[in-house]
Amino acid sequence: MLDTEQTVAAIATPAGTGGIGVVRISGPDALTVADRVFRHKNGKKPSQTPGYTALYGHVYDGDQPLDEVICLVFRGPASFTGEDTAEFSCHGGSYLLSRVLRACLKAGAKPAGPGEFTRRAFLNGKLDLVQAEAVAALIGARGDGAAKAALENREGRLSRTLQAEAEKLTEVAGALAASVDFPEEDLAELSPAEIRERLAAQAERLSRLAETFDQGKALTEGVSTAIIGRPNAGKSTLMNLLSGSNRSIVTEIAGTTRDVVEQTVRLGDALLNLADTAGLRRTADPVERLGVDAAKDRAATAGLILAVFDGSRPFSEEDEEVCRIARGTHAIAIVNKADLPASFDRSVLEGRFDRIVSLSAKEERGLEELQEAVAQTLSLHQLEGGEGIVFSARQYGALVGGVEVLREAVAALDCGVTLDAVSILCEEALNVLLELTGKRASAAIVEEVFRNFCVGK
Ligand SMILES: Nc1nc2c(ncn2[C@@H]2O[C@H](COP(=O)(O)OP(=O)(O)O)[C@@H](O)[C@H]2O)c(=O)[nH]1
Ligand SMILES: [Mg+2]
Repeated sequence: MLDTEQTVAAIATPAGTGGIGVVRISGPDALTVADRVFRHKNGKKPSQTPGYTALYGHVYDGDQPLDEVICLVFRGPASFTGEDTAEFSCHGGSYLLSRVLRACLKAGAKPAGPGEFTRRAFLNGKLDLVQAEAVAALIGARGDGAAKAALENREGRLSRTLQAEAEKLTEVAGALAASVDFPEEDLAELSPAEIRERLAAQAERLSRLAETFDQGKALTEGVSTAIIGRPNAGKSTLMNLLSGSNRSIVTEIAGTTRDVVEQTVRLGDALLNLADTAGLRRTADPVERLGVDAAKDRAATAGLILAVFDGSRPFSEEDEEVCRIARGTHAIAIVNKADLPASFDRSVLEGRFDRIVSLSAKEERGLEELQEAVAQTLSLHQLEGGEGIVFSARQYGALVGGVEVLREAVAALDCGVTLDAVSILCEEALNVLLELTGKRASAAIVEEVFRNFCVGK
Protein backbone atom coordinates (compact mmCIF):
# COMPACT_ATOMS: atom_id res chain seq x y z
CA MET A 1 0.00 0.00 0.00
CA LEU A 2 1.17 3.46 -0.81
CA ASP A 3 2.33 5.55 2.13
CA THR A 4 1.55 9.18 1.39
CA GLU A 5 3.20 10.18 4.68
CA GLN A 6 6.47 9.52 2.93
CA THR A 7 8.19 11.91 0.60
CA VAL A 8 9.28 10.39 -2.68
CA ALA A 9 11.56 11.40 -5.52
CA ALA A 10 12.23 10.20 -9.06
CA ILE A 11 13.65 11.32 -12.36
CA ALA A 12 10.55 12.42 -14.28
CA THR A 13 12.10 12.66 -17.74
CA PRO A 14 13.08 9.69 -19.94
CA ALA A 15 16.46 7.99 -19.83
CA GLY A 16 19.01 9.36 -22.27
CA THR A 17 20.34 12.82 -22.86
CA GLY A 18 18.19 15.89 -23.37
CA GLY A 19 18.18 19.66 -23.10
CA ILE A 20 16.82 19.42 -19.60
CA GLY A 21 15.94 16.62 -17.24
CA VAL A 22 13.62 16.86 -14.28
CA VAL A 23 13.90 15.37 -10.81
CA ARG A 24 10.62 15.57 -8.94
CA ILE A 25 10.13 15.37 -5.17
CA SER A 26 6.63 15.09 -3.70
CA GLY A 27 5.25 14.57 -0.22
CA PRO A 28 4.96 16.30 3.14
CA ASP A 29 8.73 16.92 3.39
CA ALA A 30 9.36 17.70 -0.25
CA LEU A 31 10.39 21.28 0.38
CA THR A 32 12.58 20.37 3.36
CA VAL A 33 14.35 17.78 1.23
CA ALA A 34 14.77 20.45 -1.44
CA ASP A 35 16.21 22.84 1.18
CA ARG A 36 18.85 20.23 2.04
CA VAL A 37 20.17 19.80 -1.48
CA PHE A 38 19.50 23.15 -3.12
CA ARG A 39 21.47 26.36 -2.61
CA HIS A 40 20.14 29.62 -3.92
CA LYS A 41 22.69 32.33 -4.57
CA ASN A 42 21.02 34.70 -2.11
CA GLY A 43 20.14 31.98 0.35
CA LYS A 44 16.44 31.64 -0.45
CA LYS A 45 14.98 28.36 0.69
CA PRO A 46 12.31 26.40 -1.21
CA SER A 47 10.45 25.82 2.08
CA GLN A 48 10.13 29.56 2.56
CA THR A 49 9.04 30.25 -0.97
CA PRO A 50 5.43 30.58 -2.12
CA GLY A 51 4.01 28.03 -4.58
CA TYR A 52 4.45 28.47 -8.34
CA THR A 53 7.87 30.05 -7.85
CA ALA A 54 11.08 29.33 -9.72
CA LEU A 55 14.43 29.66 -7.94
CA TYR A 56 17.81 29.62 -9.64
CA GLY A 57 20.70 27.90 -7.89
CA HIS A 58 22.73 24.69 -7.52
CA VAL A 59 22.07 21.20 -6.30
CA TYR A 60 24.70 19.85 -3.92
CA ASP A 61 25.62 16.44 -2.70
CA GLY A 62 27.09 17.43 0.66
CA ASP A 63 29.65 20.05 -0.27
CA GLN A 64 29.95 18.95 -3.86
CA PRO A 65 28.00 21.03 -6.38
CA LEU A 66 26.33 18.68 -8.88
CA ASP A 67 24.45 20.91 -11.30
CA GLU A 68 23.10 24.34 -12.00
CA VAL A 69 19.31 24.05 -11.79
CA ILE A 70 15.96 25.79 -11.62
CA CYS A 71 13.95 24.70 -8.62
CA LEU A 72 10.19 24.94 -9.10
CA VAL A 73 8.16 25.10 -5.92
CA PHE A 74 4.53 23.91 -5.72
CA ARG A 75 2.50 23.91 -2.58
CA GLY A 76 -0.21 21.32 -2.02
CA PRO A 77 -3.00 21.08 -2.91
CA ALA A 78 -2.09 23.26 -5.90
CA SER A 79 0.25 20.74 -7.51
CA PHE A 80 -0.10 17.70 -9.76
CA THR A 81 0.03 15.27 -6.84
CA GLY A 82 -1.88 17.56 -4.49
CA GLU A 83 1.15 17.52 -2.17
CA ASP A 84 4.05 19.89 -1.66
CA THR A 85 6.33 19.34 -4.63
CA ALA A 86 9.74 20.54 -5.76
CA GLU A 87 11.04 19.97 -9.25
CA PHE A 88 14.65 20.47 -10.24
CA SER A 89 15.09 21.24 -13.91
CA CYS A 90 18.66 20.06 -14.43
CA HIS A 91 20.88 19.63 -17.46
CA GLY A 92 19.57 16.54 -19.18
CA GLY A 93 22.31 13.97 -18.72
CA SER A 94 21.45 10.58 -17.23
CA TYR A 95 24.51 10.47 -14.97
CA LEU A 96 23.86 13.97 -13.69
CA LEU A 97 20.19 13.25 -13.05
CA SER A 98 20.97 10.06 -11.19
CA ARG A 99 23.40 12.02 -8.97
CA VAL A 100 20.78 14.69 -8.25
CA LEU A 101 18.24 11.98 -7.45
CA ARG A 102 20.71 10.24 -5.15
CA ALA A 103 21.32 13.51 -3.33
CA CYS A 104 17.55 13.85 -2.78
CA LEU A 105 17.34 10.30 -1.46
CA LYS A 106 20.24 10.96 0.92
CA ALA A 107 18.39 14.07 2.08
CA GLY A 108 15.41 11.99 3.17
CA ALA A 109 13.23 11.15 0.15
CA LYS A 110 12.35 7.57 -0.80
CA PRO A 111 12.47 6.39 -4.42
CA ALA A 112 9.06 6.75 -6.10
CA GLY A 113 7.51 3.62 -7.60
CA PRO A 114 6.04 3.38 -11.11
CA GLY A 115 3.21 5.89 -11.55
CA GLU A 116 3.54 6.94 -7.94
CA PHE A 117 3.09 10.66 -8.56
CA THR A 118 -0.12 10.06 -10.51
CA ARG A 119 -1.25 7.56 -7.89
CA ARG A 120 -0.75 10.18 -5.19
CA ALA A 121 -2.77 12.60 -7.29
CA PHE A 122 -5.54 9.96 -7.36
CA LEU A 123 -5.35 9.32 -3.61
CA ASN A 124 -5.47 13.05 -2.99
CA GLY A 125 -8.57 13.43 -5.14
CA LYS A 126 -6.84 15.42 -7.90
CA LEU A 127 -8.05 12.99 -10.55
CA ASP A 128 -10.08 9.80 -10.74
CA LEU A 129 -8.95 6.45 -12.13
CA VAL A 130 -10.31 7.14 -15.60
CA GLN A 131 -8.41 10.42 -15.68
CA ALA A 132 -5.28 8.67 -14.44
CA GLU A 133 -5.59 6.22 -17.33
CA ALA A 134 -6.01 9.20 -19.63
CA VAL A 135 -2.66 10.52 -18.41
CA ALA A 136 -1.08 7.26 -19.58
CA ALA A 137 -2.98 7.46 -22.89
CA LEU A 138 -1.86 11.05 -23.37
CA ILE A 139 1.77 10.12 -22.82
CA GLY A 140 1.41 7.18 -25.21
CA ALA A 141 -0.50 9.14 -27.89
CA ARG A 142 0.94 8.62 -31.36
CA GLY A 143 -1.30 10.96 -33.30
CA ASP A 144 -3.56 13.93 -33.17
CA GLY A 145 -6.81 12.06 -32.62
CA ALA A 146 -5.37 10.00 -29.78
CA ALA A 147 -3.85 13.04 -28.12
CA LYS A 148 -7.06 15.04 -28.37
CA ALA A 149 -9.30 12.29 -27.04
CA ALA A 150 -6.86 11.49 -24.21
CA LEU A 151 -6.65 15.14 -23.23
CA GLU A 152 -10.44 15.39 -23.13
CA ASN A 153 -10.61 12.38 -20.83
CA ARG A 154 -7.81 13.78 -18.73
CA GLU A 155 -9.94 16.87 -18.30
CA GLY A 156 -12.86 14.74 -17.22
CA ARG A 157 -15.09 14.08 -20.20
CA LEU A 158 -15.55 10.34 -19.69
CA SER A 159 -15.53 10.76 -15.92
CA ARG A 160 -18.43 13.20 -16.10
CA THR A 161 -20.39 10.78 -18.26
CA LEU A 162 -19.78 7.95 -15.80
CA GLN A 163 -20.61 10.19 -12.89
CA ALA A 164 -23.94 11.14 -14.45
CA GLU A 165 -24.72 7.47 -15.12
CA ALA A 166 -23.87 6.56 -11.53
CA GLU A 167 -26.23 9.28 -10.29
CA LYS A 168 -29.06 8.01 -12.46
CA LEU A 169 -28.51 4.49 -11.22
CA THR A 170 -28.42 5.69 -7.62
CA GLU A 171 -31.89 7.15 -8.12
CA VAL A 172 -33.23 3.86 -9.41
CA ALA A 173 -31.46 1.91 -6.66
CA GLY A 174 -33.01 4.27 -4.10
CA ALA A 175 -36.50 3.78 -5.52
CA LEU A 176 -36.00 0.03 -5.49
CA ALA A 177 -34.75 0.05 -1.92
CA ALA A 178 -37.79 2.06 -0.86
CA SER A 179 -40.17 -0.44 -2.47
CA VAL A 180 -38.32 -3.32 -0.85
CA ASP A 181 -38.27 -1.76 2.62
CA PHE A 182 -41.80 -0.39 2.61
CA PRO A 183 -43.73 -2.62 0.23
CA GLU A 184 -47.07 -1.70 1.81
CA GLU A 185 -46.67 2.00 1.50
CA ASP A 186 -46.79 3.71 -1.78
CA LEU A 187 -43.48 5.48 -1.25
CA ALA A 188 -41.77 4.50 -4.44
CA GLU A 189 -41.12 7.41 -6.72
CA LEU A 190 -40.79 5.05 -9.65
CA SER A 191 -43.14 2.30 -10.72
CA PRO A 192 -41.67 -1.08 -11.68
CA ALA A 193 -42.41 -0.23 -15.31
CA GLU A 194 -40.46 3.01 -15.01
CA ILE A 195 -37.60 1.24 -13.28
CA ARG A 196 -37.49 -1.29 -16.07
CA GLU A 197 -37.50 1.47 -18.64
CA ARG A 198 -34.66 3.32 -16.95
CA LEU A 199 -32.48 0.24 -16.47
CA ALA A 200 -32.96 -0.84 -20.07
CA ALA A 201 -32.09 2.63 -21.39
CA GLN A 202 -29.04 2.78 -19.18
CA ALA A 203 -27.84 -0.62 -20.41
CA GLU A 204 -28.10 0.72 -23.95
CA ARG A 205 -26.21 3.92 -23.19
CA LEU A 206 -23.42 2.09 -21.39
CA SER A 207 -23.21 -0.44 -24.16
CA ARG A 208 -22.73 2.35 -26.71
CA LEU A 209 -20.10 3.86 -24.47
CA ALA A 210 -18.30 0.50 -24.28
CA GLU A 211 -18.28 0.36 -28.07
CA THR A 212 -16.15 3.49 -28.21
CA PHE A 213 -13.32 1.17 -27.17
CA ASP A 214 -13.08 0.28 -30.87
CA GLN A 215 -12.27 3.90 -31.58
CA GLY A 216 -9.99 4.06 -28.57
CA LYS A 217 -8.06 1.11 -29.96
CA ALA A 218 -7.98 2.56 -33.46
CA LEU A 219 -6.26 5.60 -31.98
CA THR A 220 -3.88 3.87 -29.61
CA GLU A 221 -3.04 0.21 -30.20
CA GLY A 222 -4.14 0.02 -33.80
CA VAL A 223 -6.92 -1.93 -35.49
CA SER A 224 -6.10 -5.36 -36.82
CA THR A 225 -6.60 -4.85 -40.56
CA ALA A 226 -6.47 -7.56 -43.23
CA ILE A 227 -5.80 -6.70 -46.86
CA ILE A 228 -7.49 -9.40 -48.90
CA GLY A 229 -8.31 -9.90 -52.55
CA ARG A 230 -7.74 -12.13 -55.54
CA PRO A 231 -4.14 -12.62 -56.74
CA ASN A 232 -2.68 -9.62 -58.56
CA ALA A 233 -5.37 -7.19 -57.42
CA GLY A 234 -2.60 -4.98 -56.02
CA LYS A 235 -2.74 -5.84 -52.31
CA SER A 236 1.01 -5.78 -51.82
CA THR A 237 1.36 -2.58 -53.83
CA LEU A 238 -1.23 -1.00 -51.54
CA MET A 239 0.54 -2.33 -48.45
CA ASN A 240 3.79 -0.77 -49.63
CA LEU A 241 2.09 2.49 -50.45
CA LEU A 242 0.47 2.71 -47.03
CA SER A 243 3.63 1.74 -45.19
CA GLY A 244 5.90 3.89 -47.33
CA SER A 245 8.29 0.97 -47.76
CA ASN A 246 8.89 -2.08 -49.87
CA ARG A 247 7.71 -4.36 -47.15
CA SER A 248 5.81 -6.70 -49.50
CA ILE A 249 7.15 -8.19 -52.68
CA VAL A 250 5.26 -7.01 -55.76
CA THR A 251 5.37 -8.86 -59.08
CA GLU A 252 3.01 -9.48 -61.93
CA ILE A 253 3.14 -13.17 -61.04
CA ALA A 254 -0.04 -14.31 -59.31
CA GLY A 255 0.68 -16.08 -56.02
CA THR A 256 3.71 -14.01 -55.05
CA THR A 257 2.64 -13.21 -51.49
CA ARG A 258 2.36 -16.31 -49.35
CA ASP A 259 3.28 -15.39 -45.81
CA VAL A 260 1.26 -12.82 -43.96
CA VAL A 261 3.29 -9.59 -44.07
CA GLU A 262 2.62 -7.22 -41.19
CA GLN A 263 3.21 -3.54 -40.70
CA THR A 264 1.66 -0.88 -38.51
CA VAL A 265 0.81 2.30 -40.39
CA ARG A 266 -0.91 5.54 -39.61
CA LEU A 267 -3.63 6.70 -41.95
CA GLY A 268 -4.87 10.05 -40.74
CA ASP A 269 -5.90 9.50 -37.13
CA ALA A 270 -6.25 5.77 -37.49
CA LEU A 271 -3.51 3.36 -36.54
CA LEU A 272 -3.82 0.21 -38.65
CA ASN A 273 -1.99 -3.03 -37.95
CA LEU A 274 -1.95 -4.13 -41.57
CA ALA A 275 -1.61 -7.71 -42.71
CA ASP A 276 -0.93 -8.20 -46.40
CA THR A 277 -2.05 -11.68 -47.36
CA ALA A 278 -1.88 -14.23 -50.13
CA GLY A 279 -4.35 -13.75 -53.00
CA LEU A 280 -7.50 -15.78 -52.57
CA ARG A 281 -7.84 -18.47 -55.19
CA ARG A 282 -8.08 -22.21 -55.52
CA THR A 283 -4.60 -23.58 -55.94
CA ALA A 284 -2.89 -26.92 -56.20
CA ASP A 285 0.33 -25.53 -54.76
CA PRO A 286 0.42 -26.68 -51.14
CA VAL A 287 2.55 -23.72 -49.99
CA GLU A 288 0.26 -21.20 -51.61
CA ARG A 289 -2.71 -23.01 -50.11
CA LEU A 290 -1.28 -22.50 -46.63
CA GLY A 291 -0.98 -18.81 -47.49
CA VAL A 292 -4.61 -18.69 -48.60
CA ASP A 293 -5.71 -20.36 -45.34
CA ALA A 294 -3.66 -17.86 -43.34
CA ALA A 295 -5.33 -15.02 -45.28
CA LYS A 296 -8.76 -16.35 -44.34
CA ASP A 297 -7.73 -16.68 -40.70
CA ARG A 298 -6.56 -13.10 -40.64
CA ALA A 299 -9.74 -11.87 -42.20
CA ALA A 300 -11.80 -13.82 -39.68
CA THR A 301 -10.18 -12.06 -36.72
CA ALA A 302 -9.67 -8.62 -38.29
CA GLY A 303 -11.38 -5.51 -36.98
CA LEU A 304 -11.24 -4.01 -40.46
CA ILE A 305 -10.92 -5.57 -43.90
CA LEU A 306 -9.55 -3.79 -46.92
CA ALA A 307 -10.90 -5.84 -49.82
CA VAL A 308 -8.91 -5.08 -52.96
CA PHE A 309 -10.47 -5.61 -56.41
CA ASP A 310 -8.73 -5.28 -59.76
CA GLY A 311 -10.61 -2.50 -61.54
CA SER A 312 -9.13 -3.46 -64.89
CA ARG A 313 -10.71 -6.89 -64.88
CA PRO A 314 -14.29 -8.08 -64.60
CA PHE A 315 -15.73 -9.23 -61.29
CA SER A 316 -14.82 -12.89 -60.84
CA GLU A 317 -15.60 -16.00 -58.84
CA GLU A 318 -12.62 -15.17 -56.62
CA ASP A 319 -13.97 -11.66 -56.02
CA GLU A 320 -17.23 -13.23 -54.95
CA GLU A 321 -15.30 -15.22 -52.35
CA VAL A 322 -13.67 -11.98 -51.14
CA CYS A 323 -17.11 -10.44 -50.65
CA ARG A 324 -18.25 -13.49 -48.72
CA ILE A 325 -15.25 -13.33 -46.40
CA ALA A 326 -15.68 -9.61 -45.78
CA ARG A 327 -19.30 -9.98 -44.78
CA GLY A 328 -20.06 -9.19 -41.16
CA THR A 329 -16.82 -7.26 -40.54
CA HIS A 330 -16.14 -3.57 -41.00
CA ALA A 331 -14.96 -3.68 -44.60
CA ILE A 332 -13.94 -1.20 -47.25
CA ALA A 333 -13.95 -2.22 -50.91
CA ILE A 334 -11.00 -0.83 -52.83
CA VAL A 335 -11.34 -0.86 -56.59
CA ASN A 336 -7.69 -0.63 -57.58
CA LYS A 337 -5.88 0.15 -60.84
CA ALA A 338 -8.00 3.25 -61.52
CA ASP A 339 -5.22 4.30 -63.92
CA LEU A 340 -6.21 1.49 -66.33
CA PRO A 341 -9.37 1.35 -68.44
CA ALA A 342 -12.16 0.12 -66.20
CA SER A 343 -13.86 -3.19 -66.83
CA PHE A 344 -15.16 -3.75 -63.32
CA ASP A 345 -18.75 -3.14 -62.42
CA ARG A 346 -18.70 -1.36 -59.06
CA SER A 347 -22.40 -1.81 -58.60
CA VAL A 348 -21.91 -5.48 -57.64
CA LEU A 349 -20.17 -4.24 -54.48
CA GLU A 350 -22.93 -1.93 -53.37
CA GLY A 351 -24.70 -2.94 -50.20
CA ARG A 352 -21.95 -5.43 -49.43
CA PHE A 353 -19.34 -3.02 -48.02
CA ASP A 354 -19.35 -0.11 -45.59
CA ARG A 355 -17.67 1.99 -48.24
CA ILE A 356 -16.27 1.69 -51.76
CA VAL A 357 -13.17 3.59 -52.84
CA SER A 358 -11.42 3.78 -56.23
CA LEU A 359 -7.68 4.23 -56.25
CA SER A 360 -4.47 3.52 -58.05
CA ALA A 361 -1.94 1.97 -55.70
CA LYS A 362 0.66 2.10 -58.43
CA GLU A 363 0.21 5.79 -59.22
CA GLU A 364 -0.43 6.60 -55.57
CA ARG A 365 -3.79 8.19 -56.23
CA GLY A 366 -6.87 8.03 -54.03
CA LEU A 367 -5.27 7.70 -50.61
CA GLU A 368 -7.23 10.68 -49.22
CA GLU A 369 -10.50 8.96 -50.10
CA LEU A 370 -9.27 5.78 -48.45
CA GLN A 371 -8.24 7.71 -45.36
CA GLU A 372 -11.67 9.30 -45.19
CA ALA A 373 -13.39 5.94 -45.68
CA VAL A 374 -11.34 4.41 -42.85
CA ALA A 375 -12.15 7.32 -40.53
CA GLN A 376 -15.86 7.00 -41.37
CA THR A 377 -15.91 3.25 -40.99
CA LEU A 378 -14.18 3.40 -37.62
CA SER A 379 -16.32 6.41 -36.56
CA LEU A 380 -13.25 8.51 -35.87
CA HIS A 381 -15.08 11.72 -36.74
CA GLN A 382 -17.42 11.47 -33.81
CA LEU A 383 -14.71 11.69 -31.23
CA GLU A 384 -14.96 15.32 -30.28
CA GLY A 385 -17.60 16.76 -28.06
CA GLY A 386 -18.98 13.29 -27.30
CA GLU A 387 -19.22 11.49 -24.05
CA GLY A 388 -15.60 10.46 -23.90
CA ILE A 389 -13.78 7.51 -25.38
CA VAL A 390 -13.07 4.24 -23.64
CA PHE A 391 -9.33 3.78 -23.84
CA SER A 392 -8.40 0.87 -21.65
CA ALA A 393 -9.34 -2.77 -21.52
CA ARG A 394 -10.16 -2.24 -17.85
CA GLN A 395 -12.74 0.42 -18.68
CA TYR A 396 -14.18 -1.69 -21.47
CA GLY A 397 -14.38 -4.84 -19.34
CA ALA A 398 -16.05 -2.99 -16.50
CA LEU A 399 -18.64 -1.38 -18.77
CA VAL A 400 -19.48 -4.64 -20.49
CA GLY A 401 -19.84 -6.26 -17.06
CA GLY A 402 -22.10 -3.43 -15.92
CA VAL A 403 -24.27 -3.73 -19.01
CA GLU A 404 -24.67 -7.47 -18.39
CA VAL A 405 -25.84 -6.89 -14.83
CA LEU A 406 -28.30 -4.20 -15.94
CA ARG A 407 -29.73 -6.48 -18.60
CA GLU A 408 -30.03 -9.22 -16.03
CA ALA A 409 -31.99 -6.81 -13.84
CA VAL A 410 -34.31 -5.97 -16.74
CA ALA A 411 -34.83 -9.66 -17.47
CA ALA A 412 -35.51 -10.27 -13.78
CA LEU A 413 -38.18 -7.56 -13.77
CA ASP A 414 -39.70 -9.03 -16.92
CA CYS A 415 -40.17 -12.44 -15.39
CA GLY A 416 -41.52 -11.09 -12.15
CA VAL A 417 -38.58 -11.78 -9.84
CA THR A 418 -38.95 -10.08 -6.46
CA LEU A 419 -37.83 -6.48 -6.24
CA ASP A 420 -35.17 -7.20 -3.65
CA ALA A 421 -33.34 -9.43 -6.14
CA VAL A 422 -33.52 -6.63 -8.70
CA SER A 423 -32.31 -4.23 -6.06
CA ILE A 424 -29.20 -6.34 -5.48
CA LEU A 425 -28.42 -6.38 -9.20
CA CYS A 426 -28.83 -2.63 -9.31
CA GLU A 427 -26.37 -2.16 -6.45
CA GLU A 428 -23.97 -4.45 -8.26
CA ALA A 429 -24.14 -2.35 -11.43
CA LEU A 430 -23.66 0.80 -9.39
CA ASN A 431 -20.56 -0.73 -7.85
CA VAL A 432 -19.17 -1.37 -11.30
CA LEU A 433 -19.54 2.31 -12.19
CA LEU A 434 -18.01 3.50 -8.95
CA GLU A 435 -15.17 1.06 -9.33
CA LEU A 436 -14.54 2.36 -12.80
CA THR A 437 -13.89 5.92 -11.68
CA GLY A 438 -12.18 4.72 -8.51
CA LYS A 439 -14.75 6.05 -6.06
CA ARG A 440 -15.08 2.57 -4.62
CA ALA A 441 -12.13 0.78 -6.14
CA SER A 442 -10.30 -1.93 -4.27
CA ALA A 443 -6.56 -1.65 -3.71
CA ALA A 444 -6.07 -4.39 -6.32
CA ILE A 445 -7.79 -2.36 -9.02
CA VAL A 446 -5.79 0.76 -8.18
CA GLU A 447 -2.63 -1.36 -8.25
CA GLU A 448 -3.59 -2.68 -11.68
CA VAL A 449 -4.17 0.79 -13.13
CA PHE A 450 -0.81 2.12 -12.04
CA ARG A 451 1.23 -1.00 -12.72
CA ASN A 452 1.91 -0.03 -16.32
CA PHE A 453 2.96 3.52 -15.58
CA CYS A 454 6.61 4.44 -15.78
CA VAL A 455 8.68 5.58 -12.82
CA GLY A 456 8.58 9.36 -12.60
CA LYS A 457 4.98 9.78 -13.79
N1 LIG B 1 -1.71 -0.33 -63.51
C1 LIG B 1 -1.69 -0.68 -62.26
N2 LIG B 1 -1.04 -1.78 -61.85
C2 LIG B 1 -1.03 -2.10 -60.56
C3 LIG B 1 -1.67 -1.31 -59.59
N3 LIG B 1 -1.49 -1.88 -58.38
C4 LIG B 1 -0.77 -2.99 -58.58
N4 LIG B 1 -0.47 -3.13 -59.90
C5 LIG B 1 0.31 -4.19 -60.53
O1 LIG B 1 -0.38 -5.40 -60.38
C6 LIG B 1 0.55 -6.48 -60.22
C7 LIG B 1 0.24 -7.23 -58.95
O2 LIG B 1 0.49 -6.38 -57.85
P1 LIG B 1 0.65 -6.92 -56.39
O3 LIG B 1 0.66 -5.74 -55.50
O4 LIG B 1 1.77 -7.86 -56.29
O5 LIG B 1 -0.72 -7.71 -56.25
P2 LIG B 1 -1.18 -8.73 -55.11
O6 LIG B 1 -1.03 -10.09 -55.69
O7 LIG B 1 -2.63 -8.42 -54.89
O8 LIG B 1 -0.34 -8.51 -53.91
C8 LIG B 1 1.93 -5.85 -60.22
O9 LIG B 1 2.50 -5.95 -61.49
C9 LIG B 1 1.64 -4.40 -59.86
O10 LIG B 1 2.60 -3.52 -60.37
C10 LIG B 1 -2.34 -0.11 -60.03
O11 LIG B 1 -2.92 0.66 -59.26
N5 LIG B 1 -2.33 0.14 -61.36
MG1 LIG C 1 0.81 -9.78 -52.88
